[in-house]
Amino acid sequence: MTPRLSRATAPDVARPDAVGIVHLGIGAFHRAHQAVITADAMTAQGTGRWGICGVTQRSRAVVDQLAPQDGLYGVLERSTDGVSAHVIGAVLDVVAGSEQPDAVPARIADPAVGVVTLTVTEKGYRRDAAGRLDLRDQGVQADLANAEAPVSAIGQLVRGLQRRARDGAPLTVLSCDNLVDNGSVVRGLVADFCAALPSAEGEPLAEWIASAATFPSSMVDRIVPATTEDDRAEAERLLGVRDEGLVVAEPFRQWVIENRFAGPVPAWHKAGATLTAEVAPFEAAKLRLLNATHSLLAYAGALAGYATIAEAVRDEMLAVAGAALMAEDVVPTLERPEGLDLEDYQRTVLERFANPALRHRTTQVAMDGSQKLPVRLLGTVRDRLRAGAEPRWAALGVAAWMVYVARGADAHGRPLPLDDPLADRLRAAAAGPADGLVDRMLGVGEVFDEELRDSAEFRSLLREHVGALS
Ligand code: CS2
Repeated sequence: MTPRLSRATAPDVARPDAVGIVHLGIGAFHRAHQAVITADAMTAQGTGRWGICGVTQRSRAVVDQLAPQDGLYGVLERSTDGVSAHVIGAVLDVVAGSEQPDAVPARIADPAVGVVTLTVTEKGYRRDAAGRLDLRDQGVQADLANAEAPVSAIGQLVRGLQRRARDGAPLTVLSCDNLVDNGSVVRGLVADFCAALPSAEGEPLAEWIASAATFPSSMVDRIVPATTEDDRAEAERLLGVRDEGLVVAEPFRQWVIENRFAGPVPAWHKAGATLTAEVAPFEAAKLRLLNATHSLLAYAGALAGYATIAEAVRDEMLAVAGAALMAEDVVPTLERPEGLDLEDYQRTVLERFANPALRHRTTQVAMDGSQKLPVRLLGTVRDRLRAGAEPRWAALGVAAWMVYVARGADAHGRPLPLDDPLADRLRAAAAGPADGLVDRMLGVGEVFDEELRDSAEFRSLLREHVGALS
C-alpha cells in the first residue's frame, strides 16, 4: 500500500513555526486559494509566523483528512495542457468546530494570531431576508446564550473577539466569501450579534471591536471543483504518496484585498495578491461576470443534461448566452476596476470554464441558488431595469434556476439535486401549475425583494424564458 502523505513522507515541505491565522470554514477552496498564497507569502518573506489553524464548520471530514497528514495536503493543478501536484505546508492544525466548540474562541484569542479569515459560504453567515443577522436561527440563539462553545461562524468570531478584548490585541477579520462588500457584511453581523447581547456585555464589546478590529473586503477567485477518487489516484501517481486531503484547482488564482489591516498580516502582495483601497469594483466584476455566468451555465447546462461546466460552455447556444449576459447585461452596470481589462476578463472567464480537465460539475455550482442568485444576478437585473434596459440574459439565468427547482430532472429525465438551505420552501413554491411558476417563485421574499417582484418587465421576461425552457 502507498504510504500516506505526512511530515515523515514529505520532509522537505516548508512548515510554519507558529499559528498566526485562524481560518473559519476550512473547505477545499481555502486550501486551494488563501492557504497556497499564504504559504508562498511566507516563503517570499522568509518567515514562518503565519501558520493556519483551520476550523471546520459542520463535518469533521477535513480533520480526518489532515490530522493524520500533519496538516499537509496536495494541490492538483489541472490545465488544458497537463496536470501537476505540489504539497502545501501552511496548515498547522485543524479543529472540528462542532466537536470542540470551546477551542475556537480560545484560538482566536491567542495574541500570536493576527488574522481571522473566513470561507463559510453564503449561507454560513446566517442572514435574514433583510441581510441582518438572523436572530431566529438556532445556532445564533445558542451562541448568544453561551459564550464558551459557539457553533455559528459569527458566534465563533464574536466570542473569540470577546475573549481577545481581555488583553486587547487588535485583529484583522477577512472574509473570503463571494458576497458583495463581504467585509462590511461581516462587520454588520458582528455588530448585530453584540447588539443582541445584554447591553452591559454587548455595548463595551462592540466599542472595543470598533476600535481594535478591521474588516477589509476581499475578492477571491480560483475554480476548485470537488475532489474525486480519480483525482486522488492521479495525485498518488504524481506524488508517490496517498493524500486524503487533496484539492483540485485550475492554474488561475486571484486575490484582491482591501488594504485596511489592524496589525501585521502575511506579505500576500509578494505572492500575487493585490492590495488596494477599493475592492468594490473588482468584487462586482467578479461576482457579476464570472459567478453569474457560472450560475447561468450551471442551471441551463444541468437542465440540458450536461454534467460539467466545460461541457455546458461547449454548447454553442449556452456559450452565446453566457457571453451576452456579460457583454450586454453586466458590463454596462460595472465601474471599470483599475488595471483590469473587462474585455479580456470576459474572454478569460469563458476560457477558464472550458477547461475540460477540471470536471467541475454543473450540480455543484447549482447548489445554494437561493443564496447565490441575489449576489450574482439580481443586482444586474435591478440596475438594468432602473436604467430602463432589458436584462434579458440575467433573467434567463434566474428562469433556468426556477425551472431547475420545479423540474428536478434534466432533459433525459435524470434527477437533479436541490441542495439549498431553503429547499423545502422552494419546492413548495415551485409545486403547482406550470403557468403560475414565475409568480409563485417571485413570491419567495428571501430571494426577491418588492422592487423585483413588482417589475412587470422582469416578470414577463421570466415567463418568456420559463416557457422556452420547459
Ligand atoms: C462557483 C464558485 O460554486 C460556485 O458557485 O461559481 O465557487 C466559483 O468557482 C469561484 O467563485 C471561482 O472563484
